[in-house]
Amino acid sequence: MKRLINVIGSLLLLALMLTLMPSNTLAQGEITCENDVVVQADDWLSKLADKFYGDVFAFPAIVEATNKQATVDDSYATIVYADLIEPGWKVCIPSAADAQAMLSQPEIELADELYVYNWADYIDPDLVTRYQEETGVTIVYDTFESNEDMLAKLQAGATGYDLIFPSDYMVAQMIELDMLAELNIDNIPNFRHLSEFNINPAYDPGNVYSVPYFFGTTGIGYNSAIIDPPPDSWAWLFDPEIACQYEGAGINVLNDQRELIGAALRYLGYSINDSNVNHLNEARDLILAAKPCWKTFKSSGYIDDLFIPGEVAMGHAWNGDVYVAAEEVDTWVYVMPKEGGVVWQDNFVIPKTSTRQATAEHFINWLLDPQINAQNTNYIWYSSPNEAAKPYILPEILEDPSIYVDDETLANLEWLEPFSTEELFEWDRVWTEIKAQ
Ligand code: SPD
Repeated sequence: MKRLINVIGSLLLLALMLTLMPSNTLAQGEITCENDVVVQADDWLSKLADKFYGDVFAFPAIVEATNKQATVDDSYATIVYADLIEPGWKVCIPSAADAQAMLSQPEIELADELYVYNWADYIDPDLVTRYQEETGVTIVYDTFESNEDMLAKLQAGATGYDLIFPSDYMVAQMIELDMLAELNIDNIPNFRHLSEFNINPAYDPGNVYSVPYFFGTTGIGYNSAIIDPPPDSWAWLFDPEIACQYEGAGINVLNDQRELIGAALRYLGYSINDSNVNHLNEARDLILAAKPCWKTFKSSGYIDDLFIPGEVAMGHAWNGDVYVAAEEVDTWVYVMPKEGGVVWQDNFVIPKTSTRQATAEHFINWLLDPQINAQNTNYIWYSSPNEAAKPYILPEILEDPSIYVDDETLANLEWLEPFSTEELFEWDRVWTEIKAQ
């Protein structure tokens, strides 16, 4: 039923766009149509494939309705709505020269190496290998456990990184600290594939310093073969009466202060961003009471080290990671507690200290290619902000409301906000007290 409503919604939206679109508007300058093809049958896409110079999805097309109200797509939007195009419509294939001009990659002299600093388990390793083989650039890869650990390492003098993947609020903090380079968006033409929902975020208006990578949520992962009844509340982690029942089976919590204290605040009925000292102390006491029931604090490598081998049966977790574990042990399930949790977006940024900015931008652009981006999505199971990648993303990812969250779930989630120096001080104090005991 929901799918039907979505399809009807898309049809209405398309009809509205066609009505409002001025006739024969060109999105990117003049385009010469080399072939005009009137769509004869539902399988028009496959019939046109040979006219697209090889890769059917790699070139722009103009789709014109027979009523002469035309819409122009600079490439992939056409494909996203391909199933809405009906027999009788005309598709214009631009000349090879125009297509190439529109989609050509900027010429960039690439560096020999690129130093990347990312979250663990957050890229298909085959893509790293492939980029190295295609370009000759050696990627030196390093991972971090939390935004705070990453920032602390940079502030301690790690100036060698060229590309980093901080979350939303941390981008704002790094901008404030004057740590980020302004991006040369001309080097990232695939930025155009990103959804309106994800670009121009409050933490970096205009995407001056950051480009969205993936977005997701934080909830609870559990092995349904062991944890019964299924968790529906943060109480499964924070109420010792419940959590300690699973002490033997094992519980992991994220080693991430914003996530763990935030979840405790939310369970107590406060905002995930609350910095009231009394509320923070209450969250600390809640965590300290539950801590003896937990086996591990780990936010890096927990899929392979804890979830898959069965070292733990439940964990505070980022959604995609639980789905990756479920590919190996299919009883792992992700759930968002009824009290709500965190929605987040991770980003590409380039630190000011990088000496290989253009190469970093080239790698960002390469990862935003629709098919490459989809391969990455199908490996890490997070929500991609790349609209043009959707035709290549596994339907079980696209259609899962715990990955591409619906509006009802979203309404119960919060984005982590950046803090003032005073607020940071209080959060650090509470985190130190939690880790010390
Ligand atoms: N396994 C990698 C998961 C990356 C998760 N993003 C972190 C968001 C922190 N708020």
